[in-house]
Amino acid sequence: MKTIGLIAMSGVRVVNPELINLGLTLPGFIDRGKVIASLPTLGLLTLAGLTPDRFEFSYHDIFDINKLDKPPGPFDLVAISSLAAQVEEAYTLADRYQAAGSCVIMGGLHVSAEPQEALGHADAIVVGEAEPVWPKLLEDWEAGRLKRVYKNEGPQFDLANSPMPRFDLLDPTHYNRITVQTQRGCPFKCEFCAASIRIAPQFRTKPIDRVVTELREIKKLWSHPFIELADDNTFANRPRGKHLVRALAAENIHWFTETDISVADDPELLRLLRESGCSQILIGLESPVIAGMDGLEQKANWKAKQVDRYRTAIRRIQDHGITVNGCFILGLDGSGPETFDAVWRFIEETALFEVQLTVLTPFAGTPLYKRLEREGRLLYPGQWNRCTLFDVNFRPDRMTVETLETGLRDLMGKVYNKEFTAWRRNQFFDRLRQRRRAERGSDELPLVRFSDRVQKHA
Ligand code: B12
Repeated sequence: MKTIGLIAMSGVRVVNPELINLGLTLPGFIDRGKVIASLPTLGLLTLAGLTPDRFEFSYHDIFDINKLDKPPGPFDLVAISSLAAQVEEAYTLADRYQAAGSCVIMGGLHVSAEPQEALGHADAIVVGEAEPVWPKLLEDWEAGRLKRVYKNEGPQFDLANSPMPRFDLLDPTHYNRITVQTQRGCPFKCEFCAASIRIAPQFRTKPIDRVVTELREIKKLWSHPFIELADDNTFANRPRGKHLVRALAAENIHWFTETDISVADDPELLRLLRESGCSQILIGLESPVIAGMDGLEQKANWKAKQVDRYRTAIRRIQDHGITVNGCFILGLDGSGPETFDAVWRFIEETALFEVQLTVLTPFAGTPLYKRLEREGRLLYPGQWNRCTLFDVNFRPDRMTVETLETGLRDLMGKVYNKEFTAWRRNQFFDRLRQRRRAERGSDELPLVRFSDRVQKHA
C-alpha cells in the first residue's frame, strides 16, 4: 500500500524577538496562542477525505523544523500545506523529503499566490481549491504521468460535494478545538484580505445537512468538541445563517466563528446564537478611526460606513451573551500615531471580551501587496516569514516603521495586561447579569470605564 504523509506546518509565528518576549508574559496573548497551536489543518484532512482507501495516510503537525531531528516518514508521497508565514520552513522540509525520495505535493493559500516559487520545491502543486483536482493528481502520480501544476479549469466546486474531512486521522488527545468549514468567500472585498476569498472568490455555502454530518462525525471522536468554523463570513447570507445556527443548536456543541458587524442588526440571530452554544464571534473591526478605514473595502466602502455604530453594535452583541473577539489592524494608510490611543480608548469603552491586535500585512496575491509593491513600500519583498500579522514589513504612510512597532508593542502591553484582561471579562459577565435582572434589556446599561475603576482603587 502506498503511503501518504500529510504535513501540517502548525503553531504561531512571530519574528520580532521583543514581541516574542512580550507574548511570553501576557496572559491574553498566551491564551489565544495556545488555542491557535491546537488547531489542526483542515485543508489536509480534506485532501485525505478525497483520497481512495487504497492509500495509507498519517497526519503530522510540525511546529518547528529546527527542533526536528528527522521528519516523519518515510512516505511515498507527502502533501504539505502552506501559509505565508511558514512557507520557507515548508520549502526546507519539502527539499528534505525530495532528497529522501518522496514525491512532494504542495498547495494552499501561499502556494496558490506564488506558484512559480513553490515549483522550485515540489514535484507538483495545486493552485486553488484541491477538491476538483486532487483525485486526478493521485491517478496521474500512480500512472507515472504527474503534471507540474493542477488547477481547476472547470466550473467552480460545489460545496454540496465536499468530502468528509478525515478527522479520524487526528490524535483526539492533542486537539481541544476542531475546525469545520461551512462556507467559502465573502461578499466584501477588503484590500488586505488573504483568506479563502483569494482562492474562492465567490461567496458559497455548504449545505447545512453536510455540516451537521461533519459535526456528528467529530462527536464520534470527541465527546465535547469545541468547534471553530473555518469560515470567512458565516452570516453574510443571513437567512441561511439562521438555519445553520438552528442546526448547530441541536448538536449540543460550543462553537466560534468569524463574521461582520451587521449581525448586531438582527436580534433574532443574536438570540439564536446565544441559545446555540456560540461562545464567541470574531469580527474584523480593523480600526475605530475613520481615516484608516476609507477605501479599505473596495466594493462599496462598506467597512468605513460601519465605524460610527461599532460601539453600539458590540455592546448589543455582548449584552446578548456572545463574546466579541474584536480584531484591529494597526498601520492602515491614513491612520497616524493617534490611532494607538484611539484603539485603546475604544477597547476600554466597549469592554471587548477578546482582542486581536495586528499590523497591516501585505500577503502575496492580495490587492494590498500589489499596491504597496507599486508604491515601493514593501520593506522585505519575498521574506514571507515576516507575514505573521505582528511583524512590520511595509512602510506606513503616516508614521515611521519604528513608531508602528513601538505602538503595537505598547498597546499589546496595555491590552493584554492581566488586570485589564480580567476587567474586560468581568465587565462582560457583570453586564450580562444586569441584563438578565432587567425585565427587558436595552442597549443603555451604564458603562464603567477601566480607568474610572483604577482611579477609584488608587
Ligand atoms: C484554522 C486557521 C489556522 C490554523 C491551521 C492553519 C492551516 N495550515 O490550515 C493554525 C492555527 C495552525 C493557523 C496558524 C496561522 N495562521 Co491561520 N487561519 C486559519 C483560518 C481561521 C481557517 C483556515 C482553514 O482551515 N480553511 C479551510 C481549509 C479547507 O481551506 P484551505 O486551508 O485554504 O485549504 C484548501 C486549499 O487551500 C487547498 N490546500 C490547502 N493545503 C493544501 C495542501 C496541499 C498539498 C494541497 C494539494 C492543497 C491544499 O485545499 C483545501 C481544500 O480546497 C484562516 C482564516 C479563514 N477564515 O480562512 C486563517 C489564516 C489562514 N491564517 C493566517 C495566518 C496569518 C496565520 C499565522 C501566520 C498566524 C501567526 N502569526 O502565527 C499562523 C501560520 C503559521 C503556521 N504555522 O502555519 C492567514 C493566512 C494568510 C496567508 N495567505 O498566509 C489567514 C487567512 C487569516 C488572516 N488573518 O488572513 N491558522
